[in-house]
Amino acid sequence: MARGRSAACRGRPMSDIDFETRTKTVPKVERPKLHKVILVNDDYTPREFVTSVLKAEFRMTEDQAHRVMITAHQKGSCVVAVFTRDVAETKATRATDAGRRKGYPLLFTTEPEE
Ligand code: TYC
Repeated sequence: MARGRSAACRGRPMSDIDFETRTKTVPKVERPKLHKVILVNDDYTPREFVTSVLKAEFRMTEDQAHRVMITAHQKGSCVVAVFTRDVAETKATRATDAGRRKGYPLLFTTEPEE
């Protein structure tokens, strides 16, 4: 659209006119902070069960799930994946509940990424 002088200004001498101030608004769209889902080792949950939960809840292949499980087993914990906070918390809860239903102390936690 043409950006000439406004109706209020047309026909008036320049000396009478307040120049319009155009304020450019810069939209502030923040990227949602991502949260890690962390698998915590324990001494009781069978390895195969941990692997099956990782495959079911985090859509991992057998190989990916096995590597994550072994890393948690050897190091104490392992980052499984990162999601927005809601998704991370839902998945961690569902995966932890899957272990609880079988009587295992399997634990998935979440924490915000730096
Ligand atoms: N440490 C378990 C065992 O030896 C297996 C296991 C691995 C459990 C990873 C939890 O997050 C875990 N049976």
